[in-house]
This record gives sequence, structure tokens and C-alpha cells, in this order.
Amino acid sequence: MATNRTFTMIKPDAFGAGNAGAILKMIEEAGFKIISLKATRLNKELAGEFYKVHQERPFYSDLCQYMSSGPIIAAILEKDNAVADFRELIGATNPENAAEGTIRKLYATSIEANAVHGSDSDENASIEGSFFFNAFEQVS
Ligand code: RTP
Ligand code: MG
Repeated sequence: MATNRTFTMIKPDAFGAGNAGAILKMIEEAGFKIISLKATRLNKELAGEFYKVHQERPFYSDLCQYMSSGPIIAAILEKDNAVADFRELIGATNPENAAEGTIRKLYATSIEANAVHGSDSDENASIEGSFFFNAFEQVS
């Protein structure tokens, strides 16, 4: 996959609260093109697989429970400098530390229920996009 892509999820709290449309609008207005998009739901096992990098962290079990608690939206996004620019758009993990105007500042309710996911590297963007979308679904 090209390095101008990132992967995002609108997490169960934000989707459940009816904020998916507003968040997707912010993403598009920030210059990201939606390449792939689906609504789906993770079970605990799949959430654990997706976040397995955190399996030794104290919040891992809660995170898997939370990420499987309701439907999510998964999307592959394209923009120059996508990974870094998207992390800036979403803001800090803890909404209390997120900058004004970021998605998490506006829509997150806690450090766990923080509205959106954003890949942290080009390599992980590719791995995470392919977790949800097959090759045909990733064609722009
Ligand atoms: P993400 O991977 O979802 O984009 O979030 P992130 O990089 O900003 O944060 P990360 O350290 O990768 O953590 C993954 C997700 O785990 C939950 N979390 N809970 N209770 C806690 O202390 C805690 N810390 C992290 C959040 O949902 C976080 O986004
Ligand atoms: Mg992360």
C-alpha cells in the first residue's frame, strides 16, 4: 500500500452516540479521501487480535470489551502525510489532553471511549487496513 494512506475506526462510543456523520465530515473537510468504508462489529477475539500490540498493558482486557461493545466504522483514508496528519486531526489519546478542535476533544468521553482510532505508522496503516478490507476493496 502507498505510504499516503492511514486506517481509522469510529469507535463504539462515537458511532453509538450518532456522531459518525459529523466525524466523517471533519475527516473529509481536513482533506482526507475515503478509499474504503464499512460499518461492522468486532467480537472480543477480533478486538484482541487488532489491538494485540497492547496485550501486556493493564487496559487490554477493558479495551477488548469496549471495542466489541457495539458497531464501529472502519475506513482507509488517503492524503499526503496521512498517518501524521490524521493523528493531529484526532488529538491526544486522553481527550483531556487533546487540542481544541480535534475529533477527540469534540467527541471522546474518556481515555478509553475516545471516539476514533488512527494508525501510528505507515506499516501499521497497511496491516490494519488489510485486517478489515480485501485487496479489491482497497482500490481507489
Ligand atoms: P488508537 O490506537 O486507538 O488510535 O489510540 P492511541 O494510539 O491514541 O492510543 P494507544 O496507546 O494505542 O491505546 C489504544 C487504545 O486503548 C485505549 N486506552 N485505554 N484506560 C487507559 O489507560 C487506556 N489507555 C489507552 C484507548 O481506547 C486507546 O485509544
Ligand atoms: Mg494506537
